[in-house]
Amino acid sequence: MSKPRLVYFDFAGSRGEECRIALHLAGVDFDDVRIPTADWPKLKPQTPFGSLPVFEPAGKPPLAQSNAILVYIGRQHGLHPKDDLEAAYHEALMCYVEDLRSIVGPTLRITDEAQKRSAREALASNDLPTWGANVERLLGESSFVGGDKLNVVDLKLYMIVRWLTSGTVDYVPTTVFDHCPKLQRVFRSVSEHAGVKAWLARATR
Ligand SMILES: N[C@@H](CCC(=O)N[C@@H](CS)C(=O)NCC(=O)O)C(=O)O
Repeated sequence: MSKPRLVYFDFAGSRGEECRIALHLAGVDFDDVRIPTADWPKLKPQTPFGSLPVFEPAGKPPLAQSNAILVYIGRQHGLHPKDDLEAAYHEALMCYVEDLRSIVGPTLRITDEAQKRSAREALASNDLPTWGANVERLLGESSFVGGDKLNVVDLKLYMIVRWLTSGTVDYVPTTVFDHCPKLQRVFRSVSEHAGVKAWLARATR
């Protein structure tokens, strides 16, 4: 029987990378399919919703939407709460990460530098601090969202914080979540997780 496939673009970030890390932590032997940008226009209409990542379970129809993929992997492999309400709290946070990506995403396509600067500065002074403060209020004192154990929600938070504090998003300072110590603790805990470190250290990356 063939392996499950995770199809995404050829870079180690965002929605595809969080699914790859989840699959790695789950111990799933999967094909890490990386689509060259040039091939995307042809592939796009063949995906469920015209976007990536897409997870293809062996012998089953493809599954799109990063949160659906993460929750599926999480449920199958003990990386998502078994309690329905606890799971729903995690899923709410995961949806909130997607909300943020849908606000930041359009600024990536702005080509005029002055317009880009204005949009990003608005993000950095309003949307991002508010987003962080809202997340902060929902976090406890533990290493991860759900206590001492990593779940897929932690990967989702990790990936967005890593991106927005990387200094690579012009006009968004690396300090943008400095007012969120609990969020930073979750970020650190994921960064220091042995399985995550092992994935990030892979020679093929
Ligand atoms: N809500 C979707 C968004 C998917 C999405 O926008 N993916 C981006 C890459 S991170 C994409 O496919 N962009 C190319 C395109 O839309 O043509 C999810 O969470 O998977």
